[in-house]
Amino acid sequence: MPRTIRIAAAQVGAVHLNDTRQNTLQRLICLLEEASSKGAQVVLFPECTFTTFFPRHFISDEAELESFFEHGDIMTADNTRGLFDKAKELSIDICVGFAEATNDGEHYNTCVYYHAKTGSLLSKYRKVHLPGDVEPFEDPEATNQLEKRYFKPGDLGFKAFRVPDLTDATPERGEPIFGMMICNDRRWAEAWRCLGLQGIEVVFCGYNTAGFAPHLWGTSTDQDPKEADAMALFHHKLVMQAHSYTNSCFSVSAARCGWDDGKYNLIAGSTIVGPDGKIIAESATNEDEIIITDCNLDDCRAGKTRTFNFGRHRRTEHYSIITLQAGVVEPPRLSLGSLDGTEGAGIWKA
Ligand code: CDV
Repeated sequence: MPRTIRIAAAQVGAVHLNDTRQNTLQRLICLLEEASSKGAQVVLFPECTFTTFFPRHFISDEAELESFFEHGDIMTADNTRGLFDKAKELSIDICVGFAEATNDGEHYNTCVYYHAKTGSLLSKYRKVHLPGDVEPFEDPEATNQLEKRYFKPGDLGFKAFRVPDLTDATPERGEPIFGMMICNDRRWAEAWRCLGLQGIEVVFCGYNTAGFAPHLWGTSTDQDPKEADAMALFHHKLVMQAHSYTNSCFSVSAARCGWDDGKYNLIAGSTIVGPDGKIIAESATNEDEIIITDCNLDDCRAGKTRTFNFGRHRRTEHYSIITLQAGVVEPPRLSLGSLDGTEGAGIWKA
C-alpha cells in the first residue's frame, strides 16, 4: 500500500514592520484554508512566521524587541492561537516557525510540529546554525542579520519523529518519519545527515533569505541586485535538491519573501523536492501562495537501500574530523617546509 501524503508549503509574501499581528495571522489562516481546500494533510509555514523578519533591525528597546517574540504556550497565546485552532478545525497538521521566548527568559528561533488530531505538539526544533552577527554593521545602509544577538543557538539537536494518522502504517515501514530545520541549517550537510541517519523521509524547512544583501554575502557591494537575487535563489535550490538526494528524502521549504517595507528583499522559491533531488512543486510568485503535491514516502526506499544505504557504505572511521573541529585547519604550507622530506614538504609517503 503506498504511503502517500499530500504536503503543502505556505509561502508568505511581504510582512512589514508595522503590519498588525492580527492582519498577518489572518493571512496565515487564509493560506491554511486554501491548502485545506486542495486536500493538504500537512502544511509548512516559514521561519518566524508571525512577524516581519525582525533580526534585520537593530532594536535596543527591550519591550519593543520582546514584542516580536511569542511568550507562553504557542498553541493558546493570543497572537498565535488562531492558526492552531484553524488547523484543528480543518484537521491539518502544521509545521510553523516562530521567535520563542521561554519562561526562564531565553530566546530561540524555533519551529514546532502540531498534530491536529490530538491537538498537541509532536516535536519542537530550535535553530542550531544562527547566521549573522551580534553587533550591527557600521554602515547605516547595510541590512543587518542580528540572529546571534537575539537568539541562543538551539539546544534540541536534530531529532526525527514519527507522525501518526497521515498514512496507513504498513507493517514494513511504520508511520512517516519527519524532521525539521530552519533556514540557514539547510546549507549545512551535517544537519541533513543527522536527520538522514534517523531514516528521515520528509524534511521541513522555513526560511527568510535576503536576495541582495552585499554586506552579508555575495561578491561585492556593487554587485547587480538582480544577479545577487538569482544567485541566492540558485543556492537555496542547490542545497535543498542536493541534500534531499544524498539523504534520499523529500524536502519541503517555505519562504517568507517579497519586499518588506518596500526596501528589504527576501527571495521566494518555496519548493517540494523528491528523494531523487528533482523539484516537484515550486512557487511562481513572491507573494502569499500555496504549493502542494502528493509525496509517496516509499519513493525514498531506492536511495536508502542502494546508493545511500548508510549502514553499508559509510566509513565513520574517517569522519571524526567533522565533530572534533569546527573551523578550518589547512595542511602545512609547502613553501614553509624544505623539499628534503620534512613533514609538510609535499612528499607523500605510504
Ligand atoms: N534567516 C536565515 O538564516 N538567513 C540566512 C542568510 C542570512 C544567510 C540563510 O541561510 O538564508
